[in-house]
Amino acid sequence: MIMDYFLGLDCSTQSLTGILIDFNKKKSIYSYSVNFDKDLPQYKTQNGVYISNGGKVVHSNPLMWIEALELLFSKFIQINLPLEHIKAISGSSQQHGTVYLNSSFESILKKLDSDKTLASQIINVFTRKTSPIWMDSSTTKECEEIRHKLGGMESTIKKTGSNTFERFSGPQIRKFFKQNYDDYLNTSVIHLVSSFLSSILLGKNSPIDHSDGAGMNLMNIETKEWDQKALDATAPNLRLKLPPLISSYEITGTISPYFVEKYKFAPNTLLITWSGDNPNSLIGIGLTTKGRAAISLGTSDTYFAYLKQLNVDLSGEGHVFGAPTGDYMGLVCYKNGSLAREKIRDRFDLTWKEFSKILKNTPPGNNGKIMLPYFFPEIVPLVLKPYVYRFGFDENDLKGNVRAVIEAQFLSMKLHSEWVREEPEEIYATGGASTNLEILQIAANIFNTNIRQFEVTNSAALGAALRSSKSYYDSTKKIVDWTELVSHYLEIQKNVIIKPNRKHSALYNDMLDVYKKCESFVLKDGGDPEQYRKDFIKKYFDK
Ligand code: XUL
Repeated sequence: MIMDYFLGLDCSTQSLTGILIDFNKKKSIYSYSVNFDKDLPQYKTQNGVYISNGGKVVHSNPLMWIEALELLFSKFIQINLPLEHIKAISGSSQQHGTVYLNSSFESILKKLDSDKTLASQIINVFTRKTSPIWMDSSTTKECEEIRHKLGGMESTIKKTGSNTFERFSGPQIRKFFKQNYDDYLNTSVIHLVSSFLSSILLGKNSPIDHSDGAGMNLMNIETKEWDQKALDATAPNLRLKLPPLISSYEITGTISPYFVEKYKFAPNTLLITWSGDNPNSLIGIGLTTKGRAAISLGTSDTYFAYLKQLNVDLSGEGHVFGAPTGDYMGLVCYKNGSLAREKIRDRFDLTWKEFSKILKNTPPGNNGKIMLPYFFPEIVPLVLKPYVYRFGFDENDLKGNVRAVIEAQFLSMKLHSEWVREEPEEIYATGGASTNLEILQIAANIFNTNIRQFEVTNSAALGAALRSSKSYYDSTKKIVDWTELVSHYLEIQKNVIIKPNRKHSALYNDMLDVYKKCESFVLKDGGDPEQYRKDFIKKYFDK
């Protein structure tokens, strides 16, 4: 029997997941997640991160990711997964986070001893002990400085695909250079989370792929090369500290002997460049043609769509990243995703089942109660000081809060994704909260579009596994088409379609206007929205 297995890994904010797929049977045969807080309590993270400075500084621990990788592989061995039949591996990781390493990093990787743990051998290679990640919002000053040096917002967007954003790698690097100059000088390589973990498996420095590289404010979005002007605007001699850029489908080499000796991978297991979690999800959820968009409801909520053509958001809220197919993807990212939903659930001591029941039994439009849910600093719209604004209710209103947080999340998503001009014919839902049908029904009504739900919520790890199979077969000259490849896995996931209720969609269309007025009142000194909210209540609720 031919066994062609492929492994996809995903290092997200809160966990590290592995999915093994059997290419011939066209299905995923095993998946397992290591939870950082629970399985590695010695790192003392909360939801996978360390938060300080009033929520502005958010870091994680690169050594913890490495230990998680070994825990995951030990689990594979424990249940006798046939790791020797894995043909290729690729990975996914939270985007934007940066890892800072000294000159011994590569030489240590080249002579790892399989009798010792990875963590014990690389503990001294970090010039910055913890890594700033995508939740960090402490670089406003650096964003302004870089944007200014690049000639303002519009030219920054046209050059790098995005305005400067607090969580992007370039501003993170600039802050380090300014605040820890000596440590910056001692840094010989700066990796993204994706290229760092890719390097560990490879046993030498790995390149950064075009998809994840686009989230740095350092890569030219058209040429897909490091942009010298952006590098100069960020930190001195940065070019020398960054690995090269390559396409997301390129083979970077074979697995390091450390993993062959310790976990019995085949020595010729191919490694495919790692990428960001959103680009991987694009594949894992089957967005390989026009007219498809997705919502990913995880620690961050994201809305993203496949773009055949480069189309940037000149309003400065959205991003264009590379897509692993070699095309582009548009993305809008929210920090107040699952953690905001959990804040309300925990405040009222609810189970998710009770939470859903409330959604089911409360009216669309929430009797005009509107929330701006900035429990944490928000990315879109930019909110640096967290505060939860409530219009027409207060924090003790159980039902009002439950419905308000969900309606707010999707109203905001609809409002701020309008720049992705290609109207989706259907939206695919992934991520932990996508298992909740009540939540998806609200999304369907607000977007006035069918929402397709998947059983598999680990679309980023699945995407990485699928990418590795595509690159492997490309190298053997077997023709595998992207859309055909992903279609097999989508069928297997027995997806459910949630249809919008047209009556409720009309209500949400009106509510969107009121939501927009509330947002502009609070964030842009716009006019008082109260009269508009009252008119909305009169139209839909004063019967
Ligand atoms: C995307 C973003 C988040 C992280 C979460 O730009 O910042 O979605 O990738 O892991």
